[in-house]
Amino acid sequence: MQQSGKLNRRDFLRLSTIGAAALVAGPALSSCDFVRRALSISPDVEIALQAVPGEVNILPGKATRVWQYQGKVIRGDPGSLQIIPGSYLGPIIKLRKGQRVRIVFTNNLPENSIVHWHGMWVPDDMDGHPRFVIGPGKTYEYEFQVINRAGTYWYHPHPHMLTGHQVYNGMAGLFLVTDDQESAVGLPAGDFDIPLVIQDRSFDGDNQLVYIPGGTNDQTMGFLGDRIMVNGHPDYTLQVATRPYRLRILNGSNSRIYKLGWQDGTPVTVVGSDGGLLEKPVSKPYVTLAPAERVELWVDFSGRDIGSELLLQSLTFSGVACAAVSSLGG
Ligand SMILES: [Cu+2]
Repeated sequence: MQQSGKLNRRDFLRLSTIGAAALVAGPALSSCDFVRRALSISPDVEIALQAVPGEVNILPGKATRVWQYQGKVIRGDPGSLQIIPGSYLGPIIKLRKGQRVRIVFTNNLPENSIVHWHGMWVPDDMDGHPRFVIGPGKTYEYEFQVINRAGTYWYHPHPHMLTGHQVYNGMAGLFLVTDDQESAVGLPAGDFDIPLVIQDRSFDGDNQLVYIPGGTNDQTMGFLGDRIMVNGHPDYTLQVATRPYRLRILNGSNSRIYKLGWQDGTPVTVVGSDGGLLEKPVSKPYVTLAPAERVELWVDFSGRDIGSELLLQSLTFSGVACAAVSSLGG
């Protein structure tokens, strides 16, 4: 089975060089309106996170109605949250292994929701299972200690039968964990550590999101949008310096699978995957990324001409396993 051909070979990430040469385990509570447990940890970081309807300017003209996560650091390092300007994506949560965190989630959507920390090892009742959904106006309090290795994880809603459209409407964010082991490796950091969330979307003539549950072409496949967004923006361009970068890529699409490769045939250097950093970098012609999966690339722009461009493309492929799609359809 082949993915919708429309987007094959589409360039969606344009990198242009500029002159920078130029644990909490209380009893499992069934779905309650407000889960407030005895203060079982003293958190290093406390975050207020809400799901809320909003509007963002994605395409020229009319703003697009979205649903999104908004967050605020209540206690601890203000750098524990990083907002992506102008994006519908939720703030990036940045924590260190060993930190204890409390996240107070308020659902300000007109329907049930709950947050799942994808890839994070947390107690069962802290993991946003659909049975813990909360209704509009309600709050769920998460408390856990970060025990994952350094890596790229993410969060998204997980209410039964509503996950697909809530994610599609904009509800997703990255969850980055650091640790000493990672620091010792000396990967590009700060401004040279770039999150890239790749998603496909379709818009109507009024710039509003179109979502067809169950898919466009075939009921066995999920929805495939006809525009690729990176970090919530179409036609994404990142200006880079002539030096190495770390790119943390999440496939936040509902169903689309990407086969990522550099336009000029430069091999892709993979340094991390869903489970965190690899023992050593692996060089490949391309890397395939299914929905919800992450891959971390190391790329060196040293020696490239100032003003030149390098495209990260979604390459043509066939033979997509149906079993691999729709992981967010539930
Ligand atoms: Cu997930």
